[in-house]
Amino acid sequence: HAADAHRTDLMTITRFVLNEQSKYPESRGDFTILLSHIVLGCKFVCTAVNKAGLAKLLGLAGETNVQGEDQKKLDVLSNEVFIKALISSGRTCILVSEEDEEATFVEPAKRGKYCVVFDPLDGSSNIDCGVSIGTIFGIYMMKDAHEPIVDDVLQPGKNMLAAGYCMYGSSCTLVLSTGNGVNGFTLDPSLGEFILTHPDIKIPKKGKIYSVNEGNAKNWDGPTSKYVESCKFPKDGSSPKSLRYIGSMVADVHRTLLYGGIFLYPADKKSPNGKLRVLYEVFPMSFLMEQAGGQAFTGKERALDLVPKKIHERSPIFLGSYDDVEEIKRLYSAEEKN
Ligand code: P6P
Repeated sequence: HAADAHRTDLMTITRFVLNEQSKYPESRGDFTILLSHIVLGCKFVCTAVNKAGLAKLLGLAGETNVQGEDQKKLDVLSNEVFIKALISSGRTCILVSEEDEEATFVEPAKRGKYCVVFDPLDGSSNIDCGVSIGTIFGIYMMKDAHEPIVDDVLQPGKNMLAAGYCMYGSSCTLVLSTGNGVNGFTLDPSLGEFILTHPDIKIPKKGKIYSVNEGNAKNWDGPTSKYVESCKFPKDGSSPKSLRYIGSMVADVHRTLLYGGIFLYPADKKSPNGKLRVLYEVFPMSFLMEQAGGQAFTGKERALDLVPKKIHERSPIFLGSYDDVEEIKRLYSAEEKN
C-alpha cells in the first residue's frame, strides 16, 4: 500500500541531499559529506539540550555535575562539537562561530573548499526556562583555491550555497535549503535519523502575526513605529495582527516560516545596527525566507545583498511573508523620499 511504502521508503536528510546533489554531475559528494557532519553536530546538541536540565549542563560555567566535573556552558560545548565535526569533515577551510572572536582557519592537511558560518546555540539565554533554542548555519564556497583569508567569508548572503537551522524544542527539527526550495526534517530518536517531514515549505504570502520585542518601542525609528502601529490599529479596517515573540530567533523564525507573518529586529537609538548578526543569523534566515517565497529587508536594502565588513557585524532585519515585508519596505522608502 502507499502508506506502507511511505513508512518503509524513509527519506532521510542524507538521502535527500544525495538525490539533490545528483542533479549536479560535477559534484563529488563533498557537500553531502559536509552536511552529514553538520547533522552529526545537531544530533549531539539535541541530546545535550534534552539532558541539560538533568545533568546540570545548564547555567554558568564553573558549576559541577554529579561526577563533580566542571561543566562547560552548553553553548561552549556545542561550539566545540561543531568546530571539531566541521574540521574532521575535511571539507572546510574557514569557520566563523558566534562563540569565537576570530575566524578558525583549518590546517592545510584537513582543508576543503567550504566556509561555514554558524551560531552553535542561538538563544541560549533561554535554556534555563526550557524555551526552544537552535543552531543556525550558512555555507559559502571559497572563490578559488588560495591561502584562506577572512575576506573569503565576507561575502553577501546571496552567495551562500546553503543555509539552515536546527531547532531543539518539543521535537528536533532541521530546516534546510541548498538553493532549490526549503525542506524540513524531524529527528526520529529511535533511528537517530532526520526524516523528511516538511517537504517544499512555502511561507504564506501574507500573515496575521507580527513578532518584535515591543519593549524597545521607545527607541524605534519612524517607519518601524508606523509599521507596528499599523499592525495594532489597521487603517483599512482589517483585524489587528497578533503579537507572538519568543525571544529565541530560531523559534520565532520557524513559526513565521510555517504560519506566515513578519519577524522584526529593527535598528533603534541604542543599537543603530540592531542586535542580530549578519553572517550567522540574518543571512541564513533571509536565505531560507527567500527560498520559501518570502523576503528579507534590512531597512535599507535586500538583506542578502548586504556585504559584511566584519565577521560579527550586526544588521536590522525584517523578514517573513512577502506582502508583510513589502509593507515595511514601502514605509522606509517613503521616509527616504521625505
Ligand atoms: P531581545 C537571543 O539572545 C537572540 O540572539 C535571538 O535568538 C533573539 O531573536 C534575540 O536575541 C532576542 O533579543 O533583545 O528581544 O531579547
